[in-house]
Amino acid sequence: MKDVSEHSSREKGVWVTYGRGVYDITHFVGKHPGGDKIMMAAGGSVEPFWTLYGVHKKPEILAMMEAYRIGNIDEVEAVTPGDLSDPYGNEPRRHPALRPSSEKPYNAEPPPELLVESFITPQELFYVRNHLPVPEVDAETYELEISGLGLKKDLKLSLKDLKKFPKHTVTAAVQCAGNRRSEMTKVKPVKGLNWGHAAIGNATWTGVKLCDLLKHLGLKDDTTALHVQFEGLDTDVSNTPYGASIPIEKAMDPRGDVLLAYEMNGEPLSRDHGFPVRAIVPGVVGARNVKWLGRIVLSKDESDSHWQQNDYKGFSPGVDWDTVDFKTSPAIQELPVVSAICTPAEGEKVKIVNGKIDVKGYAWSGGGRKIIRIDVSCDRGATWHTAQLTDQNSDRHPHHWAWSLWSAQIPVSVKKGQMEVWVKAVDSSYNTQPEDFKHIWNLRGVLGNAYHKIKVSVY
Ligand code: MTE
Ligand code: MO
Repeated sequence: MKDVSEHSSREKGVWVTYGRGVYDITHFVGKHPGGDKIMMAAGGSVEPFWTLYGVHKKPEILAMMEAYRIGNIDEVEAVTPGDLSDPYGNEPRRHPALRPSSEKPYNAEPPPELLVESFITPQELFYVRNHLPVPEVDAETYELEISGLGLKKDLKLSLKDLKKFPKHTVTAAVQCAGNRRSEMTKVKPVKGLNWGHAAIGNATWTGVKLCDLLKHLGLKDDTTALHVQFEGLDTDVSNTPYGASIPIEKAMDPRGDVLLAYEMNGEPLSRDHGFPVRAIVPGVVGARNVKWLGRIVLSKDESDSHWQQNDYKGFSPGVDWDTVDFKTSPAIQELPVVSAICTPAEGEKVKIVNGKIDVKGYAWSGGGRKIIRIDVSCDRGATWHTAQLTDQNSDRHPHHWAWSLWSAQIPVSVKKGQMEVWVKAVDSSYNTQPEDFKHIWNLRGVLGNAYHKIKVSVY
């Protein structure tokens, strides 16, 4: 795989993998009917792209591929331990199409144009947000500890034990609080990873409903517990784990769909996304969807972790690092309504067809609020056009945990030149997005949901 990853350009040669097969497609890339997009798989697996672009999954294509096969991935390599002196010496391999904003810890997002190719984001192309090294967890010896207020006794459950509970699947988007931070930073610098607008993805998650488990363990609706705390198996140098909590109401709501998930898109969770078990808290900020779940504690208080107490909170644009008091703001839970344009990209040259241009993107709101409308403007808000909602999921009526994809053909009055494309979404509470980042700027660069505005040139 190291050899493969070194072959990711036309100069050095283009290698890709499919299953265990390694293919040198340097001479094929120029002939690829789908054009340059194939270069996104260079140095890695073509499989997530074949999931996005279903036309590939045909015997003829596999047969044609065989002509380019130069070898196979070494089976031994998968089990070779990494450099143990480096806390980040045992990280999983990542798809080269992901764009890292930090390597250690690993944080990366896919190219935004891929998000609108499919309602379900393939696991390998789903953004990754890690605060610490990825723990190596053995599914055979894995144990989840559960304790706290209202439970008859403390308990440890294996993965097998968890799988005995009824299996539940939900489609839900997960978004980082810092998604779109790079736009907010343009107003004034903020502290945080410089995310574009692809720190969000949409997947199907399968596992045990937390409320089923807690009820089975004897928790009553009138419990005095107010919060459910989650702890990860990833720890910092002082052995402190990643942690977060959610309100008991969300955890106990049978229609809240909080999961202890062991599958993503029908496959076991990958290491980056929390193998073997993570919390999925639909409609709630990514930070509470704790990966590599090691412990659950029912309590009167919120998690005392750094990430619950002194991070992931919103503040006024007037508050800076000298004046901030983290105790004065609540921890972010449900996220506000957001939307973004995925194609065209900022700065792209866009062809006018029949007097119109094509625009595509995603929209989502926290708390299960459905996206009811998308407005797009090509003249800085003088006129607005309603986009079509092309993909929407309502399998958990009335909650819409999943994102919505949309597309619009917008009439343009000019023949060529620069213009701006703006988008805003409206959710089922008729909440909409603020017009400008300057009014929602905050020192951590979270909750960035202003209109998405891009400049393109049309011809
Ligand atoms: N859980 C653990 N244990 N450690 C982490 O660093 N990051 C959180 C959350 N759960 C994190 C975690 C944050 S901030 C986000 S946005 C999501 O995981 C990202 O999930 P993903 O990497 O599967 O996209
Ligand atoms: Mo996040």
